[in-house]
Amino acid sequence: MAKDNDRIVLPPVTAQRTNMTCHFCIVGCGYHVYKWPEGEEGGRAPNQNALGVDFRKQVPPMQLIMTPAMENVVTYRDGSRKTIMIVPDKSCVVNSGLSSTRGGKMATYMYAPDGITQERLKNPRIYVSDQWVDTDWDSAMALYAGLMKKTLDKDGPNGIVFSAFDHGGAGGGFENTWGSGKLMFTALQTPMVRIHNRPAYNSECHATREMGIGELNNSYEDAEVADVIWSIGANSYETQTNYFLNHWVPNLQGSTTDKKNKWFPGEATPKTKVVFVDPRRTPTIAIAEHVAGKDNVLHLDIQPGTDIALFNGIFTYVVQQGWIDRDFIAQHTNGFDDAVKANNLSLEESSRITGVPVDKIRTAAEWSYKPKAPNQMPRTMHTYEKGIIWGNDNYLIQSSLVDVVLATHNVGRRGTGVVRMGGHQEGYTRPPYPGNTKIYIDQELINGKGRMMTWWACNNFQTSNNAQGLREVVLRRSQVVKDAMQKARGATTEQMVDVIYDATSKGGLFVTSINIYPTKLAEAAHLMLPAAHPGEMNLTSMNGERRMRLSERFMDPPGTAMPDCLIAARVANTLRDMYTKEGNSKMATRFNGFDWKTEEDAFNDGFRRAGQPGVEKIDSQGGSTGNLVTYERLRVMANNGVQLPTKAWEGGKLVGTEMLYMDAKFDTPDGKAQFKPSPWPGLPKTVADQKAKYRFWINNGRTNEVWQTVYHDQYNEFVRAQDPMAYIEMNPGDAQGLGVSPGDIVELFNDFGSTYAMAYPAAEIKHDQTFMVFGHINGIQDNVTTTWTDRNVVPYYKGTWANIRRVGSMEDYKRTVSFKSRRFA
Ligand SMILES: Nc1nc2c(c(=O)[nH]1)N[C@H]1C(S)=C(S)[C@@H](COP(=O)(O)OP(=O)(O)OC[C@H]3O[C@@H](n4cnc5c(=O)[nH]c(N)nc54)[C@H](O)[C@@H]3O)O[C@H]1N2
Ligand SMILES: Nc1nc2c(c(=O)[nH]1)N[C@H]1C(S)=C(S)[C@@H](COP(=O)(O)OP(=O)(O)OC[C@H]3O[C@@H](n4cnc5c(=O)[nH]c(N)nc54)[C@H](O)[C@@H]3O)O[C@H]1N2
Ligand code: SF4
Ligand SMILES: [Mo]
Repeated sequence: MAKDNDRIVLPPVTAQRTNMTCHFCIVGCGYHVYKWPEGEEGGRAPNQNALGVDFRKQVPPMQLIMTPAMENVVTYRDGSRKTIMIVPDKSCVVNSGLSSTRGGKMATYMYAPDGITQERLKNPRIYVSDQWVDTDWDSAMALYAGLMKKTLDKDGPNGIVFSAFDHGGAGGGFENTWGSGKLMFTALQTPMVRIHNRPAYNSECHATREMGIGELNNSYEDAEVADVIWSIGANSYETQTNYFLNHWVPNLQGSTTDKKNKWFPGEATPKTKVVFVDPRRTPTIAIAEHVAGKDNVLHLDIQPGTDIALFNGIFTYVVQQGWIDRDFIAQHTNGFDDAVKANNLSLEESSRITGVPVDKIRTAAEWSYKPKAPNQMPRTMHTYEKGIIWGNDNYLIQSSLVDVVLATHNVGRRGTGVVRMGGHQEGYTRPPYPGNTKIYIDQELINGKGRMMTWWACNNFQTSNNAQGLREVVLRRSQVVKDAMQKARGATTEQMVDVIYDATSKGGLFVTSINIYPTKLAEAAHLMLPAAHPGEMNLTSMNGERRMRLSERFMDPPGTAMPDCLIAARVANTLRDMYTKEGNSKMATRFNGFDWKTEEDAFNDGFRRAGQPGVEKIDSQGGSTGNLVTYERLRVMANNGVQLPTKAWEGGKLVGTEMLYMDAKFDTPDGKAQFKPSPWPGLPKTVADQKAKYRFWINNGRTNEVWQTVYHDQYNEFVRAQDPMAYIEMNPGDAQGLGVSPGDIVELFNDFGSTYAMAYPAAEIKHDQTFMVFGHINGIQDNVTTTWTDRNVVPYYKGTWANIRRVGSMEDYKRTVSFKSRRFA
């Protein structure tokens, strides 16, 4: 048994304590890890346990959060066993001691040979003779790097294709984005790379960056002092939980007024308001109404994909009203007049397109932009996430939103900001991408391009748009290689490389997955390489307010698993040795610079040099002063870390930056922010065609207790009992009309594919709309998303239509799943 499940063993005073940033979502809550030899136990008196808490009497509510899921027993490589406890850190300003249903399970998700994580990959695995066999790193590298070398030598790097993480947290971090990036971009020099969550090597925020505004430009504290908060296409209670609970809720409750008076003396402090833009009534909206009072919450429940028309209507209206900052516009921006012309839309037109009554739109504008007192513009913070990033269409929505923000000067002032809420933590540092950011990699694979494909810390079989179409082709191409490998009996590794290469000339594709679990990719893979995740390695990331921390290693990875950056180094070093042996020093040189013993070496080579010319930052604002940051200094800064960019190391502390653009100098060549025309385009044809043919809008996204593709959660009975399959929220009347009751299995189908889901009728879901959990291994929502992308190859995951039919009933699911309202109705 991993551990006794209903009892918590207290850490003895001798327990070792280290820092850990939760490696799941963007918020990056601070935690402490305690570890001590199995069998030992602290006492209940405060001087008898490492927490220093008196457990002899009832601990006051919220003094500390501690559950059985926060404890585990792990085994070290030397065979010793230790009990670990991972509990939220009260002194961390991000979460102030709060955990969430995801982060609270971190201890459970640490490797234990007899625990939930027992399926972890422990050694490289290769698919030979129609079976998976474990192998050692030397053999795995001889094959993997051998095939890379053959491809490079015969036809250059274009045959070597990757889909790779670009984020922080688990399966990311500055160490690993650098290691993988250096391998892909300066060593292999392949342009055939996409990012884990979109089918090209592009940005989630082209427009706002071109307008001169990086997407993480304020602090979580700004949400505490804003007069009005906009939440656009985000469901933050479920997806950025402790940012919402620890920084929005206090403001919505009115308990930050003192702080506002201190920060902005002499300013009016009206009751804080919040505006949601989401076609769906989310659990976050329900909670916001509860804490702020219904009168202070507006829900602009637009027709799917009509955000641009909403913001253009608001933009036109505030310009007409004069609720804009003319001095700021004149001195610090370009292109205002053109935007006024291009985005011109009356409130009536805006209302007709979005389906939101004129009054509601006008009220939202009044709350947010009408001076709160003479010459006092409200401090309005605009936040957004996947509802518009994966919306219709990414580029134009961000343009229309940031136009409103610029006209009303809601950036670079405390209590404002136009920011992503975020997904994973950030952790981007890579050499420049050597290709064209518009290569649609999935389509390249579908069209037969590429000889070898590596999915690196991602799983596009469950997460790409048009996932079924992608899987169909990859599985077929993978089989061509499998067939050839099976016939090569007795082949040496060198001979096997030739066999595989030949098969890839006949339509085959050699597939590798670098992961911590087998995942659904195992169905297509020929090789799996085992990675280590946070806790098993030192790892740095920054959160949604650019707060960088070091998560310290406290245990060994399973088997011979390694940090991703060291896997990259191993591949590079193998190639260097192969070229050196052959006397090809020119090629060997390309693979130099990977002599890293530890992840810290990769960090020093990457992040610390990130300000050097030629090192570009695509998805972070890592800043030009990375060299000030060391592991040692980050250890000193503990769970509060430092907000990038770092300005100085002073008095034994790193000094960071709370808010960007306070000086109104933006990231454009002339320092002026750029307005962008963004006329309402309607729905893209591919999507409109599905809408015309099929009845239901298949909205999709996340649910509180599930993390991403359920890669850990699928093994956890606690989550599996509630989410054995992707559920689909449906309007109860619609469900009844189809003869569907809660827990029934339904099929969704359209021109792009079909998938299955568990029906979850919910009164808040509108007629002919639905909401399906994305990414689940059991019921892949992306089978029915379209191939459409915007001009920068950013997909519209949230926009697809399908028909639904009842398939049958799962008594098993009905026994364990609760179909209660998720909106606390
Ligand atoms: N329909 C629809 N599709 C979407 C979205 C949507 O909203 N709707 N959202 C998109 C977004 S925002 C995202 S982020 C993507 C998510 O898409 P993916 O990134 O493909 O999904 P994850 O489950 O996060 O994949 C992480 C993988 O890495 C593995 N892993 C975890 N830790 C480590 C590690 O330390 N090292 C290595 N090597 N592997 C590790 C896990 O087992 C898992 O298989 O989906 C996108 N797709
Ligand atoms: N519990 C949990 N939390 C997570 C994750 C997780 O897997 N589980 N994943 C993390 C990651 S990687 C990411 S990227 C974030 C995503 O965080 P969010 O963006 O908050 O989450 P989503 O559920 O993808 O989508 C948000 C909302 O977009 C709305 N939406 C759909 N279409 C439209 C539209 O046309 N316009 C507008 N305005 N809204 C629309 C949906 O109704 C949904 O409520 O979550 C992070 N946090
Ligand atoms: S809110 Fe995000 S970072 Fe914080 S504990 Fe939950 S999953 Fe982890
Ligand atoms: Mo994401």
